[in-house]
This record gives sequence, structure tokens and C-alpha cells, in this order.
Amino acid sequence: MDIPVIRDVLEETNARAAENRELFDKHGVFVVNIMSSPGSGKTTLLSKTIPLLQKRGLKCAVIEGDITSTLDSERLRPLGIPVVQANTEPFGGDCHVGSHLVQAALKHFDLAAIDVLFIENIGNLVCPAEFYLGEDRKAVVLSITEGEDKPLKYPLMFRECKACVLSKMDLAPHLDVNIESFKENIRKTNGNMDIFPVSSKTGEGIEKWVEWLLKKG
Ligand SMILES: Nc1nc2c(ncn2[C@@H]2O[C@H](COP(=O)(O)OP(=O)(O)OP(=O)(O)O)[C@@H](O)[C@H]2O)c(=O)[nH]1
Ligand SMILES: [Mg+2]
Repeated sequence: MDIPVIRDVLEETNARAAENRELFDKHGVFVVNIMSSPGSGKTTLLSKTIPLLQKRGLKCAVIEGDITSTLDSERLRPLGIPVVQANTEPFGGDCHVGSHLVQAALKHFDLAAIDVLFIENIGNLVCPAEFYLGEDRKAVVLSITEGEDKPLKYPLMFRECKACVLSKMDLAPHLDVNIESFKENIRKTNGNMDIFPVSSKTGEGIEKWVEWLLKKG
């Protein structure tokens, strides 16, 4: 007797993502999947971005992806918005947020009361790029401390994303880096990428990034 084996993992994950998408459409939730290496500044960027969206009357929420801990969720607590921590450790410690995890997290939100939902993916420049979660847009944060070559070495992430936040710009005077090389290498990988040089410490560039988030289509 043949043993049925589910081989197409992507088929499963895409089915969950499609269900998530249906819910987002039903409730008019705009969803942004934020990805990067560990420590590039995703959580800090969210803590600066969300107040600017709130000022414009938008209700925000966050799914915080991490292998373990609630540290990032706790950092967002002062924003006073719904945050759900999505840890992968209980499910085997995946190195990316999966669509099934997003689906589970969504049960904890009142989606009708949310305009913009951010998914902070697990810090990892490789695997998260492979999975559609049902989001509207993917964005990558690349900090200028990581090296100009990263878009060339981790191309899928940069191909999949529509925007790249070039973060920690305040550190440029202290580093031996060439910002133009960062931009060139990003564009070599994805000629259509919108690039936003940003410092979450000084606020430089955050408004332009927020405008991109607000842009329709
Ligand atoms: N100088 C400077 N430091 C920053 C900036 N953004 C973040 N940091 C610092 O970089 C470190 C990591 O920032 P996080 O926001 O935790 O990075 P993350 O991408 O969320 O990290 P993971 O969730 O662990 O992947 C922290 O010490 C931040 O204070 C920035 O714009 N400038
Ligand atoms: Mg974080």
C-alpha cells in the first residue's frame, strides 16, 4: 500500500497565506513584512515608524517574530498597540515566520480595528525571503554596519522586497563605508528597489519611509 507523503510544503504554506490574505482583504488591513539580519534595527524602526502612522490616524498592530523571548514585544509596549509575539521554538525553532504562525497570531487581534499590521520577521537574511505570508509588501532593513556586499551575497531577500531601509545612517561618520556602494549593490540585485537611508536614532529619513508605507498600490 502506498503511503501518502505531503511533499509540497510550499503548497501548504501558500494555502495558509491565501487564507490570511482573505482575512486582510475582508477587514481592510494593510500588511507589511519587515525582514533583515539579526540586529539591523527592525524593532527600533517600528518604534519610530508607528507613532508617525498613529499621528495620521492609522491604527497599527505588530506580530513580533522571534525564535524565543518576548523582548521585542515588550519594547513596543509603550506604543499602546496590539502586539502578538510569535515564537517558533515550540514548533521546532524555524528561522522564519511561517504563514501558519501568522494565522495563529491573527486569532488574537480584532482585525476590524487595525489599519496597518507589521510582521517583524525573525532576524535572518536568508529563509524569511522564501515565504509569502499573505502580506501586501515586503521590506528589508539593511544596516550600514553589515557591509556593502550583502545585497550581492543574499540576493533573494533583495529581489523579493519592494523597499530597502538603509539603517543606522547616524553611524556613517564613524565607519569606513561607502553609502553609494550600498545603493549600487542593492540596485544591481533589484533595479526597482525603493531605498530609504534612515536613522532611527536621529529620525533622519523616517518621514520618507512612512510616505512609502502610505503609498497605495
Ligand atoms: N546607532 C544606531 N543604532 C541603532 C539604530 N537602529 C537600531 N539601532 C541599535 O541596533 C541594535 C539592534 O536594533 P533592533 O531594533 O533590536 O534590531 P532588530 O533588527 O529588531 O533585531 P532582531 O529582532 O534581534 O533581529 C540596538 O542596540 C539598537 O539600539 C540606528 O538607527 N542607529
Ligand atoms: Mg527585533
